Amino acid sequence: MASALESTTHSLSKLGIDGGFANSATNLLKNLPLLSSEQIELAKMLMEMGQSHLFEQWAEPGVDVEEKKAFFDQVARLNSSYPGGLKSYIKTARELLADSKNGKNPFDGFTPSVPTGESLIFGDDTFINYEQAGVKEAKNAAFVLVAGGLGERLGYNGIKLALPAETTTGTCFLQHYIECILALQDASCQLTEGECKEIPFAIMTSDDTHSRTLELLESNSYFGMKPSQVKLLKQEKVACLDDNDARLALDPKNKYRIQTKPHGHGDVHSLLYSSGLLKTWHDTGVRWILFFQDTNALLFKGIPASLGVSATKQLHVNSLAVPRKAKEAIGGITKLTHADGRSVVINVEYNQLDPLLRATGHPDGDVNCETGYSPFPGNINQLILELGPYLEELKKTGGAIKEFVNPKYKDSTKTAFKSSTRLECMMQDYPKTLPPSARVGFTAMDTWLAYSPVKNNPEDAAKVPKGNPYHSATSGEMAIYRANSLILRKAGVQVGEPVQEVFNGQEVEVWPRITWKPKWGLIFSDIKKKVGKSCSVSQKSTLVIKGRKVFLEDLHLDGTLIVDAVDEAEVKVEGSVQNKGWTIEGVDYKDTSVLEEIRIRGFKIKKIEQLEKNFNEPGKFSLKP
Ligand code: UGB
Repeated sequence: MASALESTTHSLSKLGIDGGFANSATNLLKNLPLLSSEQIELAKMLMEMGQSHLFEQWAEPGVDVEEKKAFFDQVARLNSSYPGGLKSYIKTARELLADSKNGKNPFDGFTPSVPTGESLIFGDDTFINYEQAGVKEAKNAAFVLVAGGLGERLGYNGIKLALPAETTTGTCFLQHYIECILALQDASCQLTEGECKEIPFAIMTSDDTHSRTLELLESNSYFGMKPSQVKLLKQEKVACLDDNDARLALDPKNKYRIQTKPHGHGDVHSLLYSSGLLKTWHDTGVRWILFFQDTNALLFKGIPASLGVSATKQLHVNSLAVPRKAKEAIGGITKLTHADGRSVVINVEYNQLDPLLRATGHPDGDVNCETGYSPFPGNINQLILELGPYLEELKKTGGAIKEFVNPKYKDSTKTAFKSSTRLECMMQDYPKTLPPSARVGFTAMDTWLAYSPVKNNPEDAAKVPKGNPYHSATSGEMAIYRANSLILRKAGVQVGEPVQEVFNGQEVEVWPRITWKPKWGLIFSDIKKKVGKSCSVSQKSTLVIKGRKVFLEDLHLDGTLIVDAVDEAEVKVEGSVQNKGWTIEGVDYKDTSVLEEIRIRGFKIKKIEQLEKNFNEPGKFSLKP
């Protein structure tokens, strides 16, 4: 042991002094006896990788002992959570920072064009067939929710998964997602005559969201899902970088800590792989992995059909897409063809699409075409991957995703940064490493059906160019009512015309507040079976359906109606329901006397009068007011 320490001391001191870092090397050397052999190896690696500045301010031996140990604990974590370790992180960072300094275009040699994919029209025969195929296949699916982001753009103090998706029922995003997955699980089981399987559900969290996500699940009995069905995978942050040599940044508040920042949603691939979850799922017959984001309540309306497309076309990668407005903050799905003949269908992120187009003969960049939309379908970051080929690919890459770096330089010499930067990666960049033989496609559908994220705070949302979506809590909630109203209309219900209103400076359409539990209406053919031809719902109405077997026969609603029934109760709703109902009142987002989750949407629901019926026993019932 003594001789090992001597030789390490020798090699460290050589590294330090040869590198011209006498002070920091001496500091480290003096503290060596404090370190375990693993920690000494890490110290050696840091010195070899030009990181001796990390020890420059270290105190004399015997001082700050616990902090020094904690420093190496952190280094060990940063080292083990990154594929290839810190050495590889620093090496990649140097390459990417050099490319960035030299202004290298990441798409050099590639020409963008509009790809072809499956475009679906809600409610037509093709859509209905794909939905059926998707539900059948769902028993072989697993869901992965990326929820490690703090939502800085939204500025909400809680975790986004705990936010109500809509305030008529107050159902939060996580509850809604779990209920959708459970409804899909039941429907798949019924359609495949008892071949029932639990659909696994993994959630990627981060230090910013982990404990609050767990707490949300535990305090709500996992919203009806078995706790064993849910797996939480925590992503680690990555080290920040201070300069073009990829010198790791120290935390400004603690000289014994490296500053860290999120690495991006791309971490999900390496975590799924390294945790062994993918292999477990593969061994239990899972075939499809569906990835999704934290605040898109409409998403599951598009999932059955898209899964049907994946299964029918045997796609290795299928991205869900919606029409995209030019400059909208969603990536564009693009076919990139290289001068050497290679081509790939991939998301080009919203900040890269415009420069790429300008550099390849489109002087106007990211603009709308004659349809009023960008010709490139908008990526909503819902990916469906076929597990077999995915696992094979990850065996080669370990789940490492092509990274990028986005330093904000102090000036045009590009030698210093305004603040520390870090490497980032995105989950939709997974296809970048796939061979040309991989079947990569997309499924496009209407925005009103499948996409209404909650990402922007009220102030920023109000500044969104006219005609572009707000992506705020206001628009996210109103989009749910619009989608449900349009679906019922398509099923034959007369639904009142929306009115225009302004909340938090955003002009939105206010449709009747119609909500239902996913088990009531998961796919269109089910909804059609539950809705008679002569129903009507006026604009001022609120309709909440919580039972599985609730049938609207001849309902004329002008007010608020809530029907809650256990699964074994079959309820026919008919006749005319008229009451003062629930109204919507504006609130200002600056009014701190109002709860944050309410004021960020700019309105609250005032419950004046309603008809509420509960059916707690099995049997056949009729609700005739
Ligand atoms: N997320 C993590 O889990 N970990 C992280 O480190 C970071 C995020 P944002 P973004 O559909 O609207 C994406 O910040 O990245 C989770 C696509 O890149 O909401 O700006 C986070 O919790 C873009 O192409 O979005 O943009 C959240 O659930 C477009 O599709 C998710 O990752 C856009 O989303 C997304 O994070 C969109």
